[in-house]
Amino acid sequence: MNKSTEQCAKLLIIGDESSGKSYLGALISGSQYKYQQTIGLDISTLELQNYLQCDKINGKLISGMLQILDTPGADTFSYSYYYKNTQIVLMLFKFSDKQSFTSCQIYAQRIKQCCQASYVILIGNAYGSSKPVVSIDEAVNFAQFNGFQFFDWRHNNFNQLQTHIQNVILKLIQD
Ligand SMILES: Nc1nc2c(ncn2[C@@H]2O[C@H](COP(=O)(O)OP(=O)(O)OP(=O)(O)O)[C@@H](O)[C@H]2O)c(=O)[nH]1
Ligand SMILES: [Mg+2]
Repeated sequence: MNKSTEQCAKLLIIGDESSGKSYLGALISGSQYKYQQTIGLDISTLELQNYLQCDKINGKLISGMLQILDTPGADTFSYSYYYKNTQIVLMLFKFSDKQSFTSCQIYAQRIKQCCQASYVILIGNAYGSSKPVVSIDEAVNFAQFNGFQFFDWRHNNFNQLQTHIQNVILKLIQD
């Protein structure tokens, strides 16, 4: 990313149906989450300064926007067009849903073909009481193999995840 004061970061949230994309998107944007299957693309925009809770980086003023694109799991592969120019991808799966993890292989291919994002964070989600069928080792290996980061979100600690995403964006806008 260039060193001008005007920066922009594009963050894409992908994953199968009910993997928790909109729930996470609402937490990131600070908006109210209401359960509803996503149809079409849900876009929200935040001031980077507000999201990062800082106004300067390396003495330079931060003055751009963070754009968050929440995709619909039901029709997700029709949305590869929107992967273009994405710098950060949050790829969700549920530990209790093997298919949601298997689909990540296809998402990984699409990312390579369509956007070559600088940062991909594979996020393992585990809300509800269903038994896990994907192991941490499988998830970590898959992430390493593809050059992704892995975030274990089983304990639903949003503050830790938020800090992780903020740090990734800070790195991105310093580059
Ligand atoms: N407690 C808790 N509930 C969650 C979490 N993630 C998702 N849910 C619940 O899971 C259901 C589906 O979550 P969504 O975030 O809407 O799923 P999605 O991935 O956006 O699904 P699509 O829009 O159909 O692709 C809702 O009932 C949420 O309340 C989570 O991390 N914690
Ligand atoms: Mg949704």
